[in-house]
Amino acid sequence: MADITVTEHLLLHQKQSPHATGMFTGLLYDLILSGKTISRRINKAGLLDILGGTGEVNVQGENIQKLDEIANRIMIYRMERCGALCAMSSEEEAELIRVRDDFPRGDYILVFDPLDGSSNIDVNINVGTIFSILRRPEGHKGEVTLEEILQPGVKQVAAGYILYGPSTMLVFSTGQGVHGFTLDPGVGEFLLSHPDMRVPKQGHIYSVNEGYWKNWNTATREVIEWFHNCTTPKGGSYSARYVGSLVADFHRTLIYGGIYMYPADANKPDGKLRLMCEASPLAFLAEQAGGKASDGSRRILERVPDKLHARTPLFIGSADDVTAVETIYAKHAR
Ligand code: AHM
Ligand code: MG
Repeated sequence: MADITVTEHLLLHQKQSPHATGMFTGLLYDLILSGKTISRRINKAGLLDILGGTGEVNVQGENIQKLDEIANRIMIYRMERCGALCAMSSEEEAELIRVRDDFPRGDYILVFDPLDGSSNIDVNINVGTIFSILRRPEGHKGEVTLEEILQPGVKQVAAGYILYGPSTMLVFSTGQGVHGFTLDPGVGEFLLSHPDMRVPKQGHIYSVNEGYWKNWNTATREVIEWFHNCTTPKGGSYSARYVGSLVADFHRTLIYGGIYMYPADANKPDGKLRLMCEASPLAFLAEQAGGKASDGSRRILERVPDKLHARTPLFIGSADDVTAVETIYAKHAR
């Protein structure tokens, strides 16, 4: 199993699906290449910091860029040349990025967070790239408008992430289950290591930044207290885990089950996470793996963004755990 490369997997998928085109496969291929390039830069981060001394200039006299800026540039440079996109949106860019007209264009739209959890870089903790692929609404031609991009997550044709951890992993879905690949650095290929990932119906881990307790309303405190007191399928208590890198916390949730939560609070009335480049792609994966994703009352995938960087509360993971949260919020809304 582990010797199936992601390229072979994509080609197989392309043959099985009558709608899949070479253009879409090419898009994913370039995305994977960007991920490998970012992974290589991240692996050198500690060394670059040492060489940089002050953290501002390296031995060649070049400015040391923050890794999230580097990741953003790598993504934009590679993806605007891939020929499948008409526009992109990055968490690092305030405005929509339209593919220049001297590059070949296609009908796909890429939304991404180039380096999520980047505050963890300095302490050598996992970070990740999250991506969401949409298609331009049918019949639209000419300059891409913002309205064409503001689509609900149900319209995603693919979504995934690259986790830069002890190993680099690519996890994605094109709507036919969720598959995980691990980068073999020796051969430079992602190999299928986690086929058809399924999130357990109920987990035993809750993940939330409890430092915000004082900013939460009564309903949210009750949600967290529910996880303090509820029983796992094996009859034990839930454990708490919080990396503070969404990709890492989500990846654990996908494999072990449980729930990741970033609720709204008094200082962040819409939560912190971005709907289009963080919540929706991970919600697509959660649902494809048999789990759930909610903002507390609504399915994340049905939320229509009102702006590029719209935010949302997020409760994501095992179906039973997310349903428990929705039940508590519904009770308080009555
Ligand atoms: P970022 O996109 O600026 O890195 O912020 C998103 C990150 C997530 O990875 C993580 O889950 C969350 O912010 C942590 O926030 P907090 O420090 O408030 O718990
Ligand atoms: Mg982020």
